[in-house]
Amino acid sequence: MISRRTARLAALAGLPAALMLGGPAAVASAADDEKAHQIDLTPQNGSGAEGAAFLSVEGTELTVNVDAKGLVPNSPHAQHIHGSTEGMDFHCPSPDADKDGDGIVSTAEGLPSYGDIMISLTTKGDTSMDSGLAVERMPKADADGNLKYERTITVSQKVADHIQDLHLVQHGIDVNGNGKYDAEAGKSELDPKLPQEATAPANCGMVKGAAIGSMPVGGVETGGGQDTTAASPALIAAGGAGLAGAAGVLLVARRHRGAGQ
Ligand SMILES: [Cu+2]
Repeated sequence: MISRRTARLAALAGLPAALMLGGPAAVASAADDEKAHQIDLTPQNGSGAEGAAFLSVEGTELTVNVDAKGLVPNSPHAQHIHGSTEGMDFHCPSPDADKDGDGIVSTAEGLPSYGDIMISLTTKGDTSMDSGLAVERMPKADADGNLKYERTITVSQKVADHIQDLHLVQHGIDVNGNGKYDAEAGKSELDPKLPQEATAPANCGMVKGAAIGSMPVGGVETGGGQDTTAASPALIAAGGAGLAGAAGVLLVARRHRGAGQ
């Protein structure tokens, strides 16, 4: 605002044309470069954990803000940006993803839906897939189960270009409600040293409106690198339901906005 006003004042004052051109153009391009995407985190596995996240992209600098509640208190929560930068339609898993019928969509059962880890949202150090279970560098929920996180990460141009195709997952649930992770619900299939409760998804959220804007050419596909071939028809069905669901959310959002005006 101030710069634009200054530019206008400069124009009025009859400053050289070159100066006037530089001012407003620079302001406009800075505004265009920064894109913020909102994510609503909704509970997985009946965790009751929910929240909101914002992904702001400026060039290849990605700033991630997470504000979640209802998580397992005083416990670390692994969190990742999942998906694909290859135009695949990954999405948050539905309860149908619970293939072994134990009542929990485990991280491995969810992977065919939400895709591989693209970014590990650690508090410091490495943010690659390798840090996916670096529990000691994951943020901790406070005594009330609230978790706030902010970090700016340099990402690849591909990730910056495909931010709308990605989604955020926080892990760590408390199946038996004793306020901590324990082995009663079994071991994690990802790391047998960790209990299943520590790695199962607690919530998941897709970038708002992404399902419509980023519908991949050739329709819904599943990850090529994973063993999802056998489950393809079910996944396609689930993908369709996900799209319908996203459209519904959009409609509700529009209605809310309409009512507010
Ligand atoms: Cu994850």
